[in-house]
Amino acid sequence: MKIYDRPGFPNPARIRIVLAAKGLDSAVEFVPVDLIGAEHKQPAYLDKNPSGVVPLLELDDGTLISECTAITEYFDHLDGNPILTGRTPKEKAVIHMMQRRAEAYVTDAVGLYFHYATPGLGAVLQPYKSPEWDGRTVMGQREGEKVRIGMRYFDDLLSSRSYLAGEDFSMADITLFAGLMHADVSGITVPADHMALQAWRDRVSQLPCVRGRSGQAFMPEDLKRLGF
Ligand SMILES: N[C@@H](CCC(=O)N[C@@H](CS)C(=O)NCC(=O)O)C(=O)O
Repeated sequence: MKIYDRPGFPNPARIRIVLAAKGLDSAVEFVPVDLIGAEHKQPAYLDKNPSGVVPLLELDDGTLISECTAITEYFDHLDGNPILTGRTPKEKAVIHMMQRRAEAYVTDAVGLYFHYATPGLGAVLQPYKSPEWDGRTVMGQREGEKVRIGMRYFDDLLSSRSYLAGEDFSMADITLFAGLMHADVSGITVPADHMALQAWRDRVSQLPCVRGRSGQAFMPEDLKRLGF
């Protein structure tokens, strides 16, 4: 199996946490994709994933699977013991609901903020995002506001439960955790008074599948090259 990604980036980090949680780190070969050079927007990559994003899983029979949720479902079910995506219909439904909220309220919104309200990944990728970009698009700013509202929502939610979908760590937590990593780099930090969210983040960062990986958020040399 191959995973096309870029180590340290938030969505790739989601899958690297999943692989660690499932003990599958050494089962995949990682193929680096040059996001800053817009390799993921060129025909060779778009043929594999028309969405033009990473990560992308390629199975040994050539099947291509994009979207972190789909890739997570695949890995989680390989051993017949789904620990991240739910075992019962109710668990699955709640995890998917919270995962989607994490994505919509924070992780995807941070991605849009990053690409449309900051210099993002730089000049080469810019034409694929917003040709008229001036670093302050109204749409980008709105996404940033959405992230702040999302952080408040999750802070409130986590004041009465340990993890997003209840008392067990799940795919939903991985999504939010990666989103907050990206928020840090993009300049939207979790407010100090969001204590439940901060406590959850500390708890998640201590889990064996996450520990050591949170520091991989974005490769420093990439960011330095972009002037962060
Ligand atoms: N919904 C996608 C999101 C993937 C995504 O946005 N990946 C980022 C890397 S963290 C990417 O490829 N960005 C490049 C771009 O937007 O041009 C998923 O779940 O896999």
